[in-house]
Amino acid sequence: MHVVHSPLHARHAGGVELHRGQLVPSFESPDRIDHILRALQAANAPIGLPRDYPIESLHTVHDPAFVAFLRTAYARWQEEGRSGSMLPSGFPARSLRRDRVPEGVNGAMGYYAFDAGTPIVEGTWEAAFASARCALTAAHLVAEGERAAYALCRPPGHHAAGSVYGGYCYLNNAALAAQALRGAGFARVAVLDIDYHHGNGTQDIFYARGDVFFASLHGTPETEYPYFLGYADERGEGAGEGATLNLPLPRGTAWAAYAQALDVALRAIDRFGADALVVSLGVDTFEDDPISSFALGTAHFVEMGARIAALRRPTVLAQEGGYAVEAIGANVAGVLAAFA
Ligand code: SP5
Ligand code: ZN
Repeated sequence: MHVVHSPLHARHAGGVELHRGQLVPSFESPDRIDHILRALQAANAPIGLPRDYPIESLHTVHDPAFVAFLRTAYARWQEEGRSGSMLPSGFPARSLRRDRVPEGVNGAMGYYAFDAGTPIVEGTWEAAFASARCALTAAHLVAEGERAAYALCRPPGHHAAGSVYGGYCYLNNAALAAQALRGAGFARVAVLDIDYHHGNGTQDIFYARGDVFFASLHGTPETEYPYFLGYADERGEGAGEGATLNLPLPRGTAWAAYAQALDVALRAIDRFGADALVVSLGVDTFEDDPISSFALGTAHFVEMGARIAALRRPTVLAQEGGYAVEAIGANVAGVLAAFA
């Protein structure tokens, strides 16, 4: 199976995040990708660079003003004499806002961000755009007839909405891939999100659409990040009524309960009649993940991949989270094994 990877991911490095009241080095680190690459090289997967795409190819999913903010944010920050990580310090909370983008870079950052855990550093834009190009390339490989393609995306994407970033995500790679598959003629596309955290950005992008089904298994937002979306009663709206399926699971969930929920999601995708599948492939469901609380072992990721592959749909897999760096390679390779 084709792997699409850009070394430009490494430009996004050195950022800090607000974690339990302290600024700490981001859990979302460049060495994650080194471990995945080594595991895929050991499995003899063919690894290629992303194709070139113009910035406008991001506008299929993202607001152009939001994209322009991400592209220019760090230069604006530097013009104000600052360095290090850009993190917001004020947000447009529910009742205390009108829909206005402040002129200054701090206000604009708070407008577009939803957390203080997603640093913008000097190379973030270059890395995020390259990550998006990996996802678009994987989608086009599948549209051209590959049975499956894996985009080794970094930074990840599923928390990014049309004009909101957060959760280590800037551009929504999986949504861009799903929309590219739609554009290539697949009439009905499903996104299966198996990252530990709810894919709030992806859900939001497709919430009112009936042509893209979104199914997610994740830690319950009652206690788990990102807290405010991902509840079972969110089922889509308008033309998208019934095309969102959330399966929140309690902390400590192990394979038996996880596998049952996975089968519910896979049956729903099958019933939806998806012509193509995008998998938001987070492996932060692993038992030793430092920021998550499920209890899956490395062998379970092989079984997970086998069940997903059994849907037999043309499939794009996009890397999302996974922060147990020593195990991330084996866990990702485990999911991909059934697609090889
Ligand atoms: C793509 C992805 O996996 N993004 C996750 C972003 C999570 N950021 C903040 C996590 C806060 C979780 N609190 C830690 C509790 C440790 N038990
Ligand atoms: Zn995650």
